[in-house]
Amino acid sequence: MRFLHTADIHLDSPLTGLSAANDLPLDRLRESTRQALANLVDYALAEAVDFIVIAGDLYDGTWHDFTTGLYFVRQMARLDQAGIPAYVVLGNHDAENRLTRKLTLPGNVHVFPAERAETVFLPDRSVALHGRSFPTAAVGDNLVLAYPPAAPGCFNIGLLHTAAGGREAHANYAPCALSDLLAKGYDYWALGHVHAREVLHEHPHIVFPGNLQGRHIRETGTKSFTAVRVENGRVVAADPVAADVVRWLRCPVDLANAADLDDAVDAIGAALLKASDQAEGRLAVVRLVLEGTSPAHAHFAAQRERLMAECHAAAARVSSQLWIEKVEVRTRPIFEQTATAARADAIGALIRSVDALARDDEARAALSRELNELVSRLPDELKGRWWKGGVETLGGGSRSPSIDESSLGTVIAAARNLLAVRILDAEGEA
Ligand SMILES: [Mn+2]
Repeated sequence: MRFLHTADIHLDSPLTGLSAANDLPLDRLRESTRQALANLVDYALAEAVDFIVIAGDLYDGTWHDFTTGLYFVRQMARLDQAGIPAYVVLGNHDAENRLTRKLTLPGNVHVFPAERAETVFLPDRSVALHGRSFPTAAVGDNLVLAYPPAAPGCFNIGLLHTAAGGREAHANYAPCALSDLLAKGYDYWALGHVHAREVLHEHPHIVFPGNLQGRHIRETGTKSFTAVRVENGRVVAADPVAADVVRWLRCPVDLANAADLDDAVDAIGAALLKASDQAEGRLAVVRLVLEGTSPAHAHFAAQRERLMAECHAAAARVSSQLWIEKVEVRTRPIFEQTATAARADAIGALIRSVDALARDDEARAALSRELNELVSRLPDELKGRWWKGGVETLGGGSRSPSIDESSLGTVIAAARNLLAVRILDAEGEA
């Protein structure tokens, strides 16, 4: 027996944080949740699976118009004609009270009720499916506790939209413990809500398939449904099958070795080539993150517009399927001590005064006392971290977290460099 488990399709989810000014193929992005669903149905038909389950958030919210529901009806009708049933629970995004529009569904689609958990059987009673839809978006109760007991002699599947034990970046709806799920004695828990794929347990399997199609830069990488194969009542495979048509990717570019804008453009092109490979032939939308302490940084402020256009051009050169969602410039300027100290302005004066402090024995002794007093008050755990983060990485002397004569020079230089880089960076942005 084989079935497909999906969740969080968010059909016709609107694009957020993007504008036409970004030079993005917005129509193709808007279509992507529909295409991903069509890919799942294509697979179900080609592989002649026994049924599919959808564990909540099929819709992103109530439909903008009937075309969203109509698209779903068309896809399910394709399965119906092949005799493949679909079992659905509603989640927080498509909770019963949020869906103000409705369409009559094909006969193969079973939507579990919101009032209480229900059990349905495959016609040959080899499989029992248990599920309950969300009546409202914010379900704070543990729904698992009232799920029916496992049906004897069946392969038991539980459909549930839940944050499980709580997941970062996901509202804590219908929370439950792993032990609550295991206690039901089911063979497979088809969960939804968490948009990154996660297998919580095997034998019995407890799976978040992740969403079917990434919708923005926080939903990066491969998006898939889970194809489950059961032999003799036992799960023998629960593998992700990519369904996404657009792949969202974060692409860091280390520009430490880039001397100027041309070098930076070369490095960006090389990084984008790798990103393009990760998209495996799909449309790729990339967030470029330029980073590193780089000589090129000084060139960026004056040529900001050209830099942005060069990023888009680099993408276009790599592939007609590659687009830039946004460029984050996180590079830091290189601090040239002699040149900065020689400046006639306040920045030069500041650097000179810190350097003077480093040469003043009396000031050094006072600073040493003050810093050691401060360090002695830190909890042990922070002492080590302070040393690692602030001084050791700059090649500081002893490994002791207290400050002695040999490490004081390093501390002062580290403070001066940090100060200078912050100020020079702000100057570049002005
Ligand atoms: Mn969702």
